[in-house]
Amino acid sequence: MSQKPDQHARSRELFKQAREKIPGGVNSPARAFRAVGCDPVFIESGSGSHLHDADGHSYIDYIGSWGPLILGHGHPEVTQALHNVIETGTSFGAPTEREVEMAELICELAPSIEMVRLVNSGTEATMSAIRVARGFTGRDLVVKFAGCYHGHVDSLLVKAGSGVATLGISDSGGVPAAFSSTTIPLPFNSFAALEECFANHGGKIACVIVEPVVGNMGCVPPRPGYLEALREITAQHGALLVFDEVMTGFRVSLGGAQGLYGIEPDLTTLGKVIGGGLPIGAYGGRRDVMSKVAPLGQVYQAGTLSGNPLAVAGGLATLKVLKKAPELYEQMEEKSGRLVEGVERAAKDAGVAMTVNRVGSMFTFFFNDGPVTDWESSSKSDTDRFAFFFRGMLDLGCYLPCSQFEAAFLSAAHTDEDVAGTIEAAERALAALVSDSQNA
Ligand code: KE4
Repeated sequence: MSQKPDQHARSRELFKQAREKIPGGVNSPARAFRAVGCDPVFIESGSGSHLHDADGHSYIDYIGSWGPLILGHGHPEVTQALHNVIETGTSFGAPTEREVEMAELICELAPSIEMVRLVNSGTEATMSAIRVARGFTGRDLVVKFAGCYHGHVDSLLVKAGSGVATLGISDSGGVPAAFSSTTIPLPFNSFAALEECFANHGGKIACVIVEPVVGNMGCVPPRPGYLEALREITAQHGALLVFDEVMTGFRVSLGGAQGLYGIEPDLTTLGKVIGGGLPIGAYGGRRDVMSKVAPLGQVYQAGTLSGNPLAVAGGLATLKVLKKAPELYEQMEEKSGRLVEGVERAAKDAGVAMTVNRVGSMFTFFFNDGPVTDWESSSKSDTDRFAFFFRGMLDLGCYLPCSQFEAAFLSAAHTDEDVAGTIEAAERALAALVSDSQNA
């Protein structure tokens, strides 16, 4: 009998080549598809809400480059802004007016930020923020939460989420015990654990760093009052509160999670959306804290390409579109709500245990009886069922995050047809999952 043609022949060929010269064939582990039982598809282009792969398949895109592409692929104002910069040069290693405009816009949209420094990734932003917190307080200990991921900062790769959780690596190799010993991992959303930690270590804690809406154990919102408790207990003990808004910044609202929940952190880290798809990060906050940063103060941080003209132009264009059209958030809220309700209903009708967490246009379909409120509950999800569902959805033209422990994102470019098509695909993928389970 003739073999079915390989629908992903070109991607498979590229993946084989890639694995020869790139660890795991990918430049970031989160893309490796290791937890979903198939090879990654290689993407050739993006347009609006869609990705197009090397074998000519198109997908409704629910990762948006893991968050940056809130406007979808190829937004005309972002593309035009990049073209304009290309004509004038790509990097100068000197201050530019555009960086001043970006700093002023970030401070306008995130009122807790009085001063901000641009860097080149979210990892650099969080690494720098905890260094500034230590420099400002003179203390060493940092509190983080199991299942939260703040980039691959040595001391924060402790019970981390995202690719670390996906690959089941409890803590990364290559990190000296001396580094991770300065990190206290707590369960997210636990008031008791927080109070006990500060009762025991309060005077030595430089900061608490938190994803105010967690994306990296899958989407997990804060319990009512939890962010307020973080704000109060850190202030009480002279520790700084760092909101890692690399994912939530300008995503869950124009003011990020701090705007949505009305909490003022001492420092905020940003990335993703503020680059519009180009490499960028930022950290900022209280003027007295940021005044510790060199060349003003003694906390050193630097970057050859920090404030890069292309990245800043892409980010500025993105933020300006969001600022002049705040109704985009209401539209993304409505479409995301309709999408998750449709998929939840499909799971219920199919008799499949599913818990969906959503904040704005970031959400996760947990194969889990629920509720999912922390790493302990999230980690109990049925990752085999998630993998089966992921593969089914991919075959049906929907590109979900390739891990149960990631957030999915809907963009301003997603249409009603995308939503309806995704729900229909979910109904079919869930039916196949049930049938597979019955035949197992
Ligand atoms: P980057 O260094 O990858 O730009 O940002 C690190 C980071 C920091 N903080 C939060 C809350 C983040 O979500 C991230 C990075 N997010 C992952 C996806 N969950 C990026 C994808 C990847 O690692 O390839």
